[in-house]
Amino acid sequence: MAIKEVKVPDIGDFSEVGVIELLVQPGDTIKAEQSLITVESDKASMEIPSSESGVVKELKVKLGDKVSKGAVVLLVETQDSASNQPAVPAAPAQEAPVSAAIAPAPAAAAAPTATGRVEIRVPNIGDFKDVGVIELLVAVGDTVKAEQSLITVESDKASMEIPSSASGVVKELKVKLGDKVNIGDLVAVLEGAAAPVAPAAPAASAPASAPAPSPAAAPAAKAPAPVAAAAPVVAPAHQPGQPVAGLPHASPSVRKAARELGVPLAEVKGTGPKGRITLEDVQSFTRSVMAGAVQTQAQAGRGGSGVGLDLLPWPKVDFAKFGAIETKPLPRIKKLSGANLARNWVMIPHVTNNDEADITELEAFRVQTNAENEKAKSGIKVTMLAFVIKAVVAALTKYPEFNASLDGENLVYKHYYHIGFAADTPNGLMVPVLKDVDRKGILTISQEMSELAKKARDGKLGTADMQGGCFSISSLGGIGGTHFTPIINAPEVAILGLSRSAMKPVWDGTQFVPRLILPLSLSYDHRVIDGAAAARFNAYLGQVLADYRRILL
Ligand code: CAO
Repeated sequence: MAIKEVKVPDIGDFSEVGVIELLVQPGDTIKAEQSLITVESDKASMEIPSSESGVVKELKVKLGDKVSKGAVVLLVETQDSASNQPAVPAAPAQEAPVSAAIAPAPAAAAAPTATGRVEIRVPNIGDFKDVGVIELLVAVGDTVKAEQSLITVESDKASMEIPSSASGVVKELKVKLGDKVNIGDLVAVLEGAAAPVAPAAPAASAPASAPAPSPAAAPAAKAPAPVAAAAPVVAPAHQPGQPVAGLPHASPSVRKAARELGVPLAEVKGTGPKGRITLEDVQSFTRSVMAGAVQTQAQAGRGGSGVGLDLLPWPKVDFAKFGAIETKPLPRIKKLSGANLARNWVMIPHVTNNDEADITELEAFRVQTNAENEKAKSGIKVTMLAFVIKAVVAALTKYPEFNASLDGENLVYKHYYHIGFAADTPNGLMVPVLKDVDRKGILTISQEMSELAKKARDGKLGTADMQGGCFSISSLGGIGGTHFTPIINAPEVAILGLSRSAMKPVWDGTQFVPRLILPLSLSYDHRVIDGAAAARFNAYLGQVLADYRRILL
């Protein structure tokens, strides 16, 4: 174990950039290259990566602090006992193009032609390669001033605006949204252009006139016609921390999350400092859209694809025109669970595997157990659900991907077994969670289940009673039905639906015999679980319920 300092790496001669987001906190386990904080200048924002893996002991910066190269971001406890020396800051590598992103890189090179046309090119942006154009900040016909931002480019760790090195009228835009650009690529052609910001100089002398090129800067010869280099990107009209002319203001990771969720950032209201859009803003916008409380412009029919694939607005009907009506507010629990159900249904590719379990012997055992309990006046009534909960844990142990959750591109496997069960309450559906089912017997499970179900019906469930679930069961067996499609309770990856058991004729090889059959409906997240795995899980569950001794194997 060693305590190491993680410092702000080389960010060129940029200094005093503001800390706008803390992405980790003490106690977090971090990996090398993981983003720790987001810093921002007036033209670029970027995430500062860690040079170490370990556990965060202390944060040395807070929101609003100004940091420069070498500032200690945090202390991390590493496994490495070799050294107590401060860690070498992460190099501004391609994943973390520190100096490229935030250094006052030489601005767009301008190549004036004899006709007064000036070509604006992507300046030296160090190690940045194939960065995506995410915003066009000007259009053909616009009059732009020198150093005005023309486009925004973004990598996974940083975003920056590419400024113009001259003033004039935009004649041609040479890039479009989604294009990948590199140093020297033509961005726009201006006409009637005023002299470029820095006096034109022969290519060979360009590096000398470029203000503090980053160590990663490519030689001037690599950039086509880099005859001029603009001054550091400082737009007089653009105050640090303020959005540029309607540009949604958000850090690279928030933009990335928005892109992955398909959230139109321009429609999200930022609640962060100076209107900044935070990750919570993006998540809450998604929740509101899923709940139908908010419509995106595309949903509202503006800017749709025109091929009928966009969601239509919710139908507005004057029901009173057709008969007597009564309007009541949706109960709070239904509002909350509705938003979750809608998100889960839309975002998770559900498939349901239907199977059956022969529970004839198990039901006889259950009836016998209840008779004994009654005699002993234990007050515990065992239902089939308790046996199913315990059998599910056996199946989760055998097929661990069912006890996992998606976390970005990772799958988190849980080594604990907390099972949620849907409870029907006067206010709507609630899902209390039975903890550590693997360590409990059927009687304890039955007792805790009936206590939790009562708490749910009385509206007394606490948040802790509903957290930490690994897998859920929705039993409609006491009510009816044959099979149904339960909706997965994200971030879980599967849910089991139980319908009403019934006596059925089953062929035993020589004759039909009456057997008690319990329908099992297993919905699974097809991104995580293959159909074959789901069929195996459900079949194994059926085998355990048919012969409970298998749980001991
Ligand atoms: N087949 C036949 N009978 C069944 C059965 C099944 N699969 N499961 C339960 N039963 C019987 C029980 O044995 C009990 O019978 P008796 O009254 O004769 O003893 C009766 O149905 C009622 O059982 P229960 O509901 O009290 O107990 P449970 O453990 O089965 O379920 C709970 C508890 C809380 C899950 C349940 O009461 C409940 O709320 N279910 C609804 C869940 C729900 O709404 N799911 C839908 C979610 S998606 O919208």
